[in-house]
Amino acid sequence: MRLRRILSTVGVTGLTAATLFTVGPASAAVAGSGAVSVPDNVCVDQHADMKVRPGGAAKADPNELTAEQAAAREGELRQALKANAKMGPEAGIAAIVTIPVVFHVISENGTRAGGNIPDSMINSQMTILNQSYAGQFGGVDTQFRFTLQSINRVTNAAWYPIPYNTNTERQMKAALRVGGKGTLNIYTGDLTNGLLGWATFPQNTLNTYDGAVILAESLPGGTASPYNLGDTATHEVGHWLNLYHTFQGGCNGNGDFVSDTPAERSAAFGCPTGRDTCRNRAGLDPIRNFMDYTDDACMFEFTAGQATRMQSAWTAFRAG
Ligand SMILES: [Ca+2]
Ligand SMILES: [Ca+2]
Ligand SMILES: [Zn+2]
Repeated sequence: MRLRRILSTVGVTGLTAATLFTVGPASAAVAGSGAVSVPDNVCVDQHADMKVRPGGAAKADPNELTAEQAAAREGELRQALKANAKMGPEAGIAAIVTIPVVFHVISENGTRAGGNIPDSMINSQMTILNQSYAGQFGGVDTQFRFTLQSINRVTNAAWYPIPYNTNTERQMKAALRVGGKGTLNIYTGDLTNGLLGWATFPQNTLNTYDGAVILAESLPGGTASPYNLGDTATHEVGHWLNLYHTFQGGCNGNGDFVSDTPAERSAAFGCPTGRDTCRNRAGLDPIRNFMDYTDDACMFEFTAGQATRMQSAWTAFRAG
């Protein structure tokens, strides 16, 4: 999952004034009590307290795991690797893996403003995905590549915006999802809860919920600045390939289960300099990593450890 730093009025309805942190002039501060309506220029400073989330999203965020959930998933990964005869010594992949991608473009009414983004934005997104996973902006070549299989344009006002973690979302995916475990289904549209996107982790049994949901305007050329260079898709596909956030688990224990990403207490936003939220752990926070929450212009790399983790998960869960 990825959250916007600046949230829309809809996204923060229901938060109390005490949970809001504002930036800029004092006049932007929220007054009153009870349910508040927050103007668009108010920033909810989520890295002050990651428990502060709009719309209850944190309660059921599929990409935010408890320590127990993460441990269970690690056990599942080990079991699957053990059971998979194709597993190499490093559980990695020997060659480039090219993943077919299906874009489901959800639109309210068929217009550009209503979510019907042009082919050019989708093609640019494919280019960004390939460049990012090849390490062309920094970091390593993960060995993953992506090829556009098809664009499926859907006009359905009931799926616009795509309502996060609802029966409607499940029904939409059940109706639209195509392909096997190794086919990446991306759903674009407007999203509820102020979200930029969310994705499913790989698992033993494929179900129709599998895939990534991406804010259409986060694609390259979209309007969701500073999140409109295409890195939301890169981030969500990282989850789809089994990566956790760099701040998973905070400063303790295994964190994100990747040894070469320094531990991080909480999500970073913007593009902070010298951030070091785990002073007792080596390294500055990995704010340049695609699996943090920083601005698109700030994030540009995967590490070797993340590449190995994705390759292991591919072998265990998604390889045909
Ligand atoms: Ca780590
Ligand atoms: Ca540190
Ligand atoms: Zn995420």
